[in-house]
Amino acid sequence: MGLIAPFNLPLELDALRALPSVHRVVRHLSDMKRIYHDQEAVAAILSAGDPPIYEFLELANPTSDDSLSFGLTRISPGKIGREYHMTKGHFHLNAGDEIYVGLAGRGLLVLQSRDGQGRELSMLPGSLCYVVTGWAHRTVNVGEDDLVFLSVWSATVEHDYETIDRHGFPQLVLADAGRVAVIRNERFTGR
Ligand code: S6P
Ligand code: ZN
Repeated sequence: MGLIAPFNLPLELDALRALPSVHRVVRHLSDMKRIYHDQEAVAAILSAGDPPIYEFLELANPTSDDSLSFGLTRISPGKIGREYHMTKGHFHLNAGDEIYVGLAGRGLLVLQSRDGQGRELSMLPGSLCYVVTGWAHRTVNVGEDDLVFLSVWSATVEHDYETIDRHGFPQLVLADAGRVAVIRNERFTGR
């Protein structure tokens, strides 16, 4: 459903949750269990329950090809084994850059080019990350609190999760002796 009049709203999770046109998705560990590195840790956690890892609230707005969609994402703090909570991540199939703006918490935006190069950008409250078309993006909560950010993208973008499901990302973000470490993912099969 398209939005036909100008509007404004507070950049707050509760404000978006209250809008009838918002699409809310909560991803639990069971929805993304294969993407975490430590499968023993995944199995141990799932044997005791199925924790929510993140939610996103999306206002998709395909009024026309010129429209923008936007959403708020909240990733809870925590780790699966040593790996920090993160989003599934995706490529944009068609042309479409994206802007991320950090609102709360401490994150890393993990990027992957079509030819398998990795890059990481810090996400802090008030900071902006610009994602160029062709780079897959995943967000990792490396802090002690919720990571909350705004994302804005072209409404015509189609999301490709399958490539990530199949090949993963070239890097892992882990806790290492109390610090955040980015290491090579030996199981990455893209290029
Ligand atoms: C959409 C944008 C974000 C993510 C959201 C959840 O293009 O990148 O709104 O959809 O952060 O991540 P994911 O990987 O599950 O879509
Ligand atoms: Zn995206």
